[in-house]
Amino acid sequence: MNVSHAGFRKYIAITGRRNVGKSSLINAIACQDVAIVSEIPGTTTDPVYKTLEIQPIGPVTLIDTPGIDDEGIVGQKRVERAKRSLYRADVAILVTDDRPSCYEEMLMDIFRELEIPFLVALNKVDLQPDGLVGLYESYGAPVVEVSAKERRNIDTLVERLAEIIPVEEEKPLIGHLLKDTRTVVLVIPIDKAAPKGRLIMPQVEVIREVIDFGGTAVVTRDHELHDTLTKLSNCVDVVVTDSQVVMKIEKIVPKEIPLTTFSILEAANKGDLEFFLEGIEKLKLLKNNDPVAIVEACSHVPTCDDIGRVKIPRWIEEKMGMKFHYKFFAGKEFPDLEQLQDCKLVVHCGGCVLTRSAFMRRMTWARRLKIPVVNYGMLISHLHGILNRVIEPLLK
Ligand SMILES: Nc1nc2c(ncn2[C@@H]2O[C@H](COP(=O)(O)OP(=O)(O)O)[C@@H](O)[C@H]2O)c(=O)[nH]1
Ligand SMILES: [Mg+2]
Repeated sequence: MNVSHAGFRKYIAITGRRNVGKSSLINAIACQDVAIVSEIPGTTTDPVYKTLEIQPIGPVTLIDTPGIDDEGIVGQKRVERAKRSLYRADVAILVTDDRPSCYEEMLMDIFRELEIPFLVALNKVDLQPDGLVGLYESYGAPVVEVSAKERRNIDTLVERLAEIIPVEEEKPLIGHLLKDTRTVVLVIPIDKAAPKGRLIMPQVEVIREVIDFGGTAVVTRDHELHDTLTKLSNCVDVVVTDSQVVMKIEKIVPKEIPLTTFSILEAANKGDLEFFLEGIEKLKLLKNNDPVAIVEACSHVPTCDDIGRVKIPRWIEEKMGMKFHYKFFAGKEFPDLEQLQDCKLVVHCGGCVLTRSAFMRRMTWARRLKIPVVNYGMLISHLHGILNRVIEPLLK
C-alpha cells in the first residue's frame, strides 16, 4: 500500500456530470456534510476545497468540481474550465451513474493529457442496472461501484485511490556525492544580499545532510576558496557554490574536482533537473519582447542589485542579447492561469521557503500549462557557459 509521507497533502478532484453524486461522494468520504447536496443540477458552480485526513492516504484536499455538462458553457470553454479545476489534482475520481457519454469521454481524455491518474466511481449502485462496469473498464480505467447515499463500498474506493496516487521517492540532497574523502566544500558569498547573521535554508539543509551522512562540510566564502582548497590539498569530493558567483568559482576549482551549485542540488532533489534542462533548451526559441515570468516564492523587499529583478534580466541581455517583457511575481501563491497564459518561460527562484511538495506542485502546474521553467541558478550557470560542468556531478 502506498502511504504518502508526512506533510505531502494529496489533491483529489471529484469530477463528473451534474447530479451524478459528486457532492454526496465527498460527504461519504469525509463522513460529514461538507458539500451541498441537492437534487437541482448545477449547485456546485465553483470548485470547493475540503481538507481532511483519510486513511490510508493521509492528509488530502478533496476538490468538488462543477458539473462538466453545465448548460451555460460549450465547446472549448467547457474543456478549459474542466482543466482549470484539475491543474492542482494529484489524482481524480470520475463519478458517473450511467453509460459513458461524450462528457465522461472528454474527462478521461483530459486526465490522460494532464497525466492525472484516475478511477471511475460508478455511483448509485443501489439503483443501477448491471453491465456498466465492463463499459468503463473497456476504457482502461479501474472501476469501483459505490453508493454515496448509502455509504456503500466507500472504503474500497479510498483503498483503490491510495494505490494509484503517485508516490514521490525521497532523494538525497548531497549524501550520494560523498565519495572517498567524505569532504565537501561549500562556497557562500557574504554580499549585500546575504541575510545578516545567518545562513539561508538550502545552505543549512546541505550542511545538515553532510553531517547526517557522516561527512565533513567545510564552509568558506568565495574569497577564501583558493586557500581552503590548498589547505585541504584538493582532497575533496565536491565543491558546492552559490550560483551567483559560479562564474568566478569555476575558474578557481581545479577541473578534476567536481563542482556544482546549491540550485542544482535542489533541482535534482526535487526531481526537476530534467524539466529545467528542457526549459534551458527552450530558451533558443524565445524572441525579443516575449513575456517571461520571474517567480519568487518569498516576498522579500527587492534590493538595488536584486537577483530576479536586476541581475538575471541584465545577464540575459548581456549573454543572449535579448530583452524580454518581464512579469514579476512574488509570494506563497503561484501565479494563476490568466497571469501565466501568454508567458513563454517561467524563471523560478530556488524555492527555499517552499516545502518540497509545494514546489513540486508548482512545477506540475507549469508542466500541465506547457510553460517551460528554469530556476535562477541553472539559468545563471547556463548564461555563463558552465552549466555542463556543474550538472556533471549529478548525472553520474
Ligand atoms: N439513489 C442514490 N442517489 C444518490 C446517490 N448519491 C447521490 N444521490 C442523489 O443524487 C442527487 C445529486 O447528488 P449531488 O451529490 O448533489 O450530485 P452532484 O451534482 O454531482 O454534486 C441527490 O439527490 C443525491 O441524493 C446514491 O448513491 N444513490
Ligand atoms: Mg455538487
